[in-house]
Amino acid sequence: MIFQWTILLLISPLMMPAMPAGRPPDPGELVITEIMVDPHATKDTYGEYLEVTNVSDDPVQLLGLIVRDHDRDWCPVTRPLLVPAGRAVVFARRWEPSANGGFFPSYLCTGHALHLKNDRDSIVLDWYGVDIDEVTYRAREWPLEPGKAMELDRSCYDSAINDEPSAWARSRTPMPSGDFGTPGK
Ligand SMILES: [Ca+2]
Ligand SMILES: [Ca+2]
Repeated sequence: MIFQWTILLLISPLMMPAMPAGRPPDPGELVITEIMVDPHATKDTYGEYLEVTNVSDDPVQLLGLIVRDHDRDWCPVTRPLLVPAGRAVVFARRWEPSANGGFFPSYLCTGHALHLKNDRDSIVLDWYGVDIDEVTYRAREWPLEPGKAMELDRSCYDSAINDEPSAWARSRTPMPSGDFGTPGK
């Protein structure tokens, strides 16, 4: 009996699922830094994407995060997704660069989970009910244009400052599809 318990104690740590690396995000540590609201070269259901940057000094684990709006669009992160300090991840609607405009996403939001309305919408990074970052864009004030992603100015990588339309500009960097954006860069 003692022998059996000894064996069990020795192998049990090997059977436990490993905790994913990185710590949870605190408010303001993830910043929405680029949004493709209205792709022109692809359908919206293929080419919309959202870039999120970790502005903290630590690797952050996004398993458990929900990317949502204030309506019915919900994209929960259901597998480990580590973002190193200073790096970005891209949430997209299609994996294949040939379909999404020409980039490699970090995480896929299928179906209606990530649907960015062209005239106005909100994007919330929700950590178990806590807002890590939120952006609400509207057609008149924000630099929305078909085929051009909105990029947050590098000096404005801040979860409060990115609420301001003046912190954003239309991308001028061509993608393989012919649209403009720098997802993940
Ligand atoms: Ca759209
Ligand atoms: Ca914000």
